[in-house]
Amino acid sequence: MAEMKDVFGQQPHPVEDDLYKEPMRKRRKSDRDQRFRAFPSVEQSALKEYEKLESRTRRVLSNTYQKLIQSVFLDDSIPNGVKYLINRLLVLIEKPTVDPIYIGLFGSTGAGKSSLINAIIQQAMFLPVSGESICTSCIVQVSSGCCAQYEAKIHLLSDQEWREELKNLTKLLHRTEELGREEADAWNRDEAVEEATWKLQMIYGNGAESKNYEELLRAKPKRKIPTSRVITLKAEEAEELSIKLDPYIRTQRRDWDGEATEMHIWPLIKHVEVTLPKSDLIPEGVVLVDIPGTGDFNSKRDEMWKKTIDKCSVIWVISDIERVSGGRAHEDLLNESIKACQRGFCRDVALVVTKADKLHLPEYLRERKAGNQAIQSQREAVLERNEMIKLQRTRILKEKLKRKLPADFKVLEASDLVYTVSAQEYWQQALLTEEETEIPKLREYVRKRLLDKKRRTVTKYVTEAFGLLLLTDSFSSTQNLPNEHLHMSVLRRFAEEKVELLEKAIGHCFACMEQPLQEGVRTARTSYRCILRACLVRSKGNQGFHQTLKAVCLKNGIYASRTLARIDLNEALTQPIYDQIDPVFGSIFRTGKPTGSALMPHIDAFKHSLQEKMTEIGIRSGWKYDSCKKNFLIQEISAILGGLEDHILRRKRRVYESLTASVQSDLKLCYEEAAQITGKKACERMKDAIRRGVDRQVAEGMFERAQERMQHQFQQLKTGIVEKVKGSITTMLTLASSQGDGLYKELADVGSEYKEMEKLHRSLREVAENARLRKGMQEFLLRASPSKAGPPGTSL
Ligand SMILES: Nc1nc2c(ncn2[C@@H]2O[C@H](COP(=O)(O)OP(=O)(O)O)[C@@H](O)[C@H]2O)c(=O)[nH]1
Ligand SMILES: [Mg+2]
Repeated sequence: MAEMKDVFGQQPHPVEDDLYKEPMRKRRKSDRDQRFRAFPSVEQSALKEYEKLESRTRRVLSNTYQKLIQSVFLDDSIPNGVKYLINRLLVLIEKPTVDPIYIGLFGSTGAGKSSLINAIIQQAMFLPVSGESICTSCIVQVSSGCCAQYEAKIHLLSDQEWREELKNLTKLLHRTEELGREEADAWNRDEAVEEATWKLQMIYGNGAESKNYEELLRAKPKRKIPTSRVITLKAEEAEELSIKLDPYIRTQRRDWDGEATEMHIWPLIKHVEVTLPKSDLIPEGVVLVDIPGTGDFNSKRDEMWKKTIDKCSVIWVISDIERVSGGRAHEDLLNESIKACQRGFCRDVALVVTKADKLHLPEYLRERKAGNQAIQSQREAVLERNEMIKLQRTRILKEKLKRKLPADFKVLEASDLVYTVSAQEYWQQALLTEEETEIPKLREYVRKRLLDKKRRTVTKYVTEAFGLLLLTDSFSSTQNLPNEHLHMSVLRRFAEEKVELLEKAIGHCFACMEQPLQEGVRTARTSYRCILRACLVRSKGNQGFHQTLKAVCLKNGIYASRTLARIDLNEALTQPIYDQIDPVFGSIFRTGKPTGSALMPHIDAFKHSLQEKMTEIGIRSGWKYDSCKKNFLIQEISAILGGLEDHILRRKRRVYESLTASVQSDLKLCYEEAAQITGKKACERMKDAIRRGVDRQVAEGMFERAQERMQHQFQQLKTGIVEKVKGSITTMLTLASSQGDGLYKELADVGSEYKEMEKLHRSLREVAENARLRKGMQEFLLRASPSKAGPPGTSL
């Protein structure tokens, strides 16, 4: 590697961009390399190199750590600086290698999520696929591990969580009055009633629905529930595990009585984790998450649902090709995903249109207006239609994203926003080639994300480790520089000034929220009655809506079931404010190109100015003899501020949700009051209570309070950032300036570790360079190769 650097020079290359803006290349399918087709050797080598780099760094850190603790082990007191060092080393050594990438497949039941995951992992019959009248809906995570077996862990609600659910279910089913026949009919048709009844019967058997909470607490479940609340299934083969897993995640709504006892546990399932043995198609570090579309009545499950969406760094909105146009569910899913980009870690949204093989030819030909050539076959029609859907959906999605996200958000630049896939054709290939099913494209997408992440985390890791080794090594040097203290105090003053500027800059960023917030509050005030009316009206009138509404109130304004669209009154009421603030909010927290309202560039600028100053002072004071110190300071600044970015990412969720949280807490009493209402015309009276309650709260400044709370959250975030920066800089300068003061004892000699680390740090660039080179060579070979005409089997 060292030689390569000399040959190709040391200029940093824009590797990031080059690697990922490549057009998709078709790869030839040959039997020999079937197994590795999803992992071209070019990418494999890069991954391996990064992995090697990381493990070697870890080893160096570990050796350093051992030497250090040996040299201070018998001391009565360990100097603070050394403690700091030891702690930092330990944190780095123990940092987990795989911080997985979650890819969320987010879609309604029946959209084809499970089938798609099966195709991606190349296991035709793995996750149970739902047919007619069957609904599966719990979060299923699929990843690959290193063990030889297939394993599934079924996580159940804890005892306390189930009791809470029981309390709510029984409240929902509680009837105080005798119902007439019509009312009884409506009752039985009520979606919330149906679901609650079914859940209770499932666990406790027929008749459970008429028991009260205390009685049910004493009742014995039909099936024994493991005390660990986790059921683990293992199998040698995929099919075998699939068969074992099937009854747990597949549920039949009706005629359930005769079914397997495993099923009786369904209402208790929180989520399911499936691990495959080492797989080339879903590399370690990638988790595919099957996320049902609507959340759940159970608070714990609903919370998990939201958290799972938020932890995904990629969300694929999965929509059936026949429902993708104009479906309300599809719109809801998209909106929820865009919200996740604001709240959570998600940086990438794509639309995956499933069942792209489905097409009724005569109908298509009748409707077909565009196109000059005559369509000869089903295949041609399917391909044409898919292309059209892709164009149309890309345009619509881009427009939508543009309205909601800042103009330079990463997804907006993505060339591929929409995929048209067919899991069925992936296996059959009667109509489409493997390439045309776009399953390979999705795999490539996954791999790119993984490689990208690997590069970023390893780079960060190695850089941080290098900084620490610099510090450790410089501790061993006892040389004290002239005017050391003077320089440090210059640096300290400089840093203090810059922190003040940073604080102001952050204040300016956050101030961009003010106007849209005010505008939003104004719209919210004028439109809330309309919104509320729309939320409280069902197409069928009140029929079958009574208990659903009660459920909404029992859950503080939110009702999520597996069959209806999610109802969230708090979110609906605050939506006009979000509509106003979304683009600005997004641009504050985005990473990337610096513009007016973005936060991170200010922190970066702060970092650079500090590093520049250090270099300057270093040169002036002859630190060139002690460049370690200068380098340490510079590295350490990067490490500290790098950590800050994670902190901000984690906090932004609370900031974003503060509006709905505020409205929810203001309306709590009103919901509680409405939930108590029973008897004649209960549904109308409940609605009235809600309307009156909301009116009252709005008059008393509910929206203004929400605005204040959000501003308060921003204020807190600012204070938090500034405090963190101040604290870290103080620690760092103290450490640096006390070196050689006799505060430190002679430490173990870590010279060789330092040298090794320096080498590893240097090879970071080489690895990136190598990846780029290999990619370039591969492109060249592909272009030169005459065999790229197309995959075999394209003719029909
Ligand atoms: N024609 C066709 N049907 C599909 C395809 N993928 C899934 N399906 C069918 O769609 C139904 C729902 O699929 P499933 O994967 O269980 O959806 P999920 O509920 O989102 O997990 C099943 O009957 C599948 O056989 C496809 O690519 N083409
Ligand atoms: Mg499924």
